[in-house]
Amino acid sequence: MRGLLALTALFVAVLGKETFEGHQVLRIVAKDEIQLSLIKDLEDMSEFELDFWRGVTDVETPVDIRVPFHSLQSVKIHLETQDIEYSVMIEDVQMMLDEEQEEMESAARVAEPRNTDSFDYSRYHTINEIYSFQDMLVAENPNMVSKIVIGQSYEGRPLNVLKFSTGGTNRPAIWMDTGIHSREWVTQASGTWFAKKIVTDYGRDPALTAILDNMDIFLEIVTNPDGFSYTHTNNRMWRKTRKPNRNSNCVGVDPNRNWDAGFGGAGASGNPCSETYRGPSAHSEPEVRSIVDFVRSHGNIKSFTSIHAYSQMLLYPYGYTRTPVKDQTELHNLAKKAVSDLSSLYGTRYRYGSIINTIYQASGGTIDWTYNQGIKYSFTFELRDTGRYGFILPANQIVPTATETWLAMMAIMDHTFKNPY
Ligand code: 0X9
Ligand code: ZN
Repeated sequence: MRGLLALTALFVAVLGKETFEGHQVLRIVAKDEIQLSLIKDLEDMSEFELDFWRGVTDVETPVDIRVPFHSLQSVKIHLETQDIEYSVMIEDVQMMLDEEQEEMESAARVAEPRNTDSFDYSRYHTINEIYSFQDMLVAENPNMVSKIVIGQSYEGRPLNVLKFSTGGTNRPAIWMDTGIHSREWVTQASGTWFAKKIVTDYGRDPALTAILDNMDIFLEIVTNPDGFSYTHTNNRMWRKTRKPNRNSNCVGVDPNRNWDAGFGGAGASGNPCSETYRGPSAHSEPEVRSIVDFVRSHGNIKSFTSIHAYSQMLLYPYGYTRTPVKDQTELHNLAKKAVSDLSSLYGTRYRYGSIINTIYQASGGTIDWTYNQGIKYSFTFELRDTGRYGFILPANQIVPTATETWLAMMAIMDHTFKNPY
């Protein structure tokens, strides 16, 4: 680990951070099915080195693509010759990243927080800051919070899970994870806020108190630590894990295509260079395998929510097949209630439905696996925004995002508590 850190530091010193100068995020809207499939074809044009921030859904839904400077002209001409309309969502990705970095650094200049009350929830934090936040929270709440290490990442980082429990043995449990895609920074930041919210509300909010008097909550904030660390040190846009791939120079697996649910099917890639590379086999990634082992050995998890960004959606299974889940009606109604509670705060609008009907086909996804394991209340969020800032959501939206999302989480947890199975 030491050696690896030193090597990484050396790499950054020599090669510097990946820059996104002149990169733009284009928003593309298809007029019809023909255009939609032409846009889909862009996914395979590797020479453009496109990064799909928001993939192809349907004719009404925009597609957001980060286009490197070197291919901007060609991509724009390519679109114009096919009469496909686009607009520029982000003029210069690096300019937005510079602002984000400046804000982070100005926050880091003030003294390190000594406790979780003085922790700045309205800023983005490094992995070490989040790790020490977790330790402070445990130290401050020894009767309620403990830290479980469910495994190690490929690069040897601990996979920490916070356990919130008021007693009992192996109580029915609620799982939440954030940051499985490392660049979705608002999710790890929201996870941190959720952790503080739970200890603050216990004994004050009757609904949460009732839940925690009967159930345990597990929260994994930094679910892809190697990727997250890499977003800070080398490449802010890193999504996948950091395990090298056999016979390829491309690194990493999409941890949301690596689960044993329709693994290898449509809506994932077999190409190690793809952002949706499924990996060599199901559960090949230690970050995924550790959750699989934990869920299996716990055996009493009743609700599982995996939190992503962006595009403002609350989704339930399946992503790999069009066959509806047997609990479709109940999950749909619960999603509707959760989304309406979320909106009640600031009017943020969410879409909801099954993954495959609402966003796109994705195989090997987290919650398809958890649902098939018998965890009925399996959900996944795509948090703010709808693309104005995308993955580079300004830090002043962290607390509002977390606060509104918590209302939806409470709806899910409350329903789970009141509907034992
Ligand atoms: O492609 C994905 O993995 C998800 N979108 S993201 O931009 N966060 O990468 C969508 C797939 C299914 N949805 C979730 N599991 N959230
Ligand atoms: Zn994601």
